[in-house]
Amino acid sequence: MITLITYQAGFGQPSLSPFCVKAMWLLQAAGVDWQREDSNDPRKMPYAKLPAIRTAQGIIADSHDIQTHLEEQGAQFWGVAADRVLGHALIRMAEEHMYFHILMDRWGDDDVWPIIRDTYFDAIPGLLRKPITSSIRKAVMKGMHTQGLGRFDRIARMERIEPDLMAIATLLRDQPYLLGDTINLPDYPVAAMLSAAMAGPLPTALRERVSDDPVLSDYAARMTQEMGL
Ligand SMILES: N[C@@H](CCC(=O)N[C@@H](CS)C(=O)NCC(=O)O)C(=O)O
Repeated sequence: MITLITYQAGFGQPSLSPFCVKAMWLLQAAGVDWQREDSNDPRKMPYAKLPAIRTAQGIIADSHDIQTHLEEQGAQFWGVAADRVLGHALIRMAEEHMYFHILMDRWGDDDVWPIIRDTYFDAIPGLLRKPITSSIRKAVMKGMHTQGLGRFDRIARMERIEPDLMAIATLLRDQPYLLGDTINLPDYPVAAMLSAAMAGPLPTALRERVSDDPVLSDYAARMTQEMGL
């Protein structure tokens, strides 16, 4: 039995982290026996991040390495005819660009932040929560400044994510999944990011943009339903 170490459920999602949702979907699609173990402290994990899985061989961290492990055990996340070049680019777009927009939407918005703080860090007792989490938030925002997106206001950020959303919607115009009639590897991270964008606790520009787009929101709902979580 594989144990997925994951952030807790929240905002209507099986995990507050889209990478944990992606890992859950990969486990489901692989058809392996798995269970979840919720944690809000990734510090002891190999990369100090979640998700990670505990297997008979030890801990495997990072959703990509989880994917590779499951493939080594026989899982097939790519259809025979799938365009893997396009698929790879979509995975990078979701994980290295869209994800950071979600991060900014949650951690960088002064109205959203108090809800994030009290949801993500509900295990920290009330009086300590504000001082501890404000230094965590500062570190996250410093990382976002270095990454680059933290330097843009919301309007500029929306202009930057729009082409990603248009690219996804264009691919989905005549087919239910990104690369055709069946689910392929890029569907897991892309749909997980769209679901996370729609699951923000307040109606931000990003949340409304994705939720109000029937192609994008139906696709995320289709993946969620297909995965059965
Ligand atoms: N490349 C990793 C990314 C995982 C990731 O960014 N996890 C975030 C939550 S969404 C995390 O654990 N962050 C904790 C931290 O940075 O301290 C994967 O694919 O699993």
